[in-house]
Amino acid sequence: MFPSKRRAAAVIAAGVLVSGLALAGGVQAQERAQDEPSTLAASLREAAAANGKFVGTAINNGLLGNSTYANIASSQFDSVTAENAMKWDSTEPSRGSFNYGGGDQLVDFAQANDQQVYGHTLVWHNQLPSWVSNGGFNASTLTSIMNNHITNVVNHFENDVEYWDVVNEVFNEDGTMRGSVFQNTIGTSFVGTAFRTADAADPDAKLCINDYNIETDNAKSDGLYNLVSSLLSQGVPIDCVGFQSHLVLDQNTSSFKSNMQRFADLGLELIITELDIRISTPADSSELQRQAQQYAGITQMCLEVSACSGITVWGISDRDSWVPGTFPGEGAACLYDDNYQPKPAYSAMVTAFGGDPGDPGDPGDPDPPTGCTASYVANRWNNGSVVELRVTTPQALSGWQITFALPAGTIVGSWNAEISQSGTSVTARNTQHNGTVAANGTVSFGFQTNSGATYSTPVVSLNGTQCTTA
Ligand code: G2I
Repeated sequence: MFPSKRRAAAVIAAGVLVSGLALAGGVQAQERAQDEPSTLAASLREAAAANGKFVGTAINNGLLGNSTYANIASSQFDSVTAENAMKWDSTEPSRGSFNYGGGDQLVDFAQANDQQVYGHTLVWHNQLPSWVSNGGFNASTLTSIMNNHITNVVNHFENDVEYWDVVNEVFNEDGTMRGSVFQNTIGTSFVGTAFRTADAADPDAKLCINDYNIETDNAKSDGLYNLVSSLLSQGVPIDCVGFQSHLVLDQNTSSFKSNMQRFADLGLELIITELDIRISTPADSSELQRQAQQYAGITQMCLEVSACSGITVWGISDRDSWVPGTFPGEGAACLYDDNYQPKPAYSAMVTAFGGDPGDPGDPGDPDPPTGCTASYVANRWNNGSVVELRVTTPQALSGWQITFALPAGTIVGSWNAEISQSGTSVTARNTQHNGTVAANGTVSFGFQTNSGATYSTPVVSLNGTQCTTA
């Protein structure tokens, strides 16, 4: 598909491998009895990879310490974009003084979880420090400032970042160039210069131009098409177009596919880079269902356009999203709700990728959970019990939360977990020393109660996912 740069080879190899599995899974799915476990991909990243596509999320570094957030980020996505940490105001807050702490943290997280890093963004009029925007530099000085920034940042992340949004949001809605300090001082040539400089710094990174409201065929996407065509004819090393896709519920995107295709026909790779679909809040269930269909439609479209290599959603949960802060009264735009529970949109996207998300809300669902196994062993006497709970996880964890019902008694002591009980619901969280668990590792903790009553083994969930009970 796009073999020239490093990521393409990896994705295609994974795609071929996993498509084979997916095909086999499809056959098995047809043959299996209704109550046999599904062999289809259960997570978003597995389902996307089975089609040779990546699925990413924007990461807010400040939330990586929240284990629920970090676990969703690692288990569901195979690509991460820094929501803010690689922007100019973070990486070069004052002239010549570079700070890569946030970006490095994200790269470490991605490498620990076998994820690609999508770099965002090198040249943008927003989150641009005022020493650049108000510096009063002439064209030649501003060009060297821009080139120095690009060279430093791209060199620092060379080998760690697969894609760069080299320039971001350079268009007005009418398709003319936005009046940024770069445009006003240097002219439109700053775009080609930025790409050439990024290419010199890392010839293997894929270099994208990224914008919003360019999803459909309109004046802005026409402006982009004309610019990109002209850059390509000048030999500018541009590899990809990022369609941000900050959409509104029920927005008409019927020309999205044909619009993508015309860019694909220029030989470019296409990425949906910042997908979210906002709703007037509070969102009702019909709106959430329509949102789910819209997420599925975008996913389906990416599957149908072979040049579309992946979809990144802009944030994990509605709670983390930029939307309510920018559009008061709107929100609910992401795949997970305020409590990090998967929304209909999540299941719709997994299903659109050919996976089987199961139904976490339905206890009678015959589909298996995503693979954790729990053993719940109780030793009881007249007026007390000691329970040992062991949960084996297929995925590495950086923090865990295990929930289950305790039908009888009050917990009077525990070990290897921070336990809280509310009626018959119990939540156990990792302590400071046992939050990190390797893939296929086991979490083990225990507690004592003041009741010796017998009850059947409860359902145990790990980070919101129901486990099978051994
Ligand atoms: O605005 C949505 C996105 C549109 N496309 C480019 C993206 O880079 C952009 O992302 C958003 C982030 O999601 C926000 O988190 O960009 C915003 C800034 O333009 C980000 O918001 C900023 C706040 O405005 C600042 O007050 C805050 O200090 O985030 C900063 C860091 O938390």
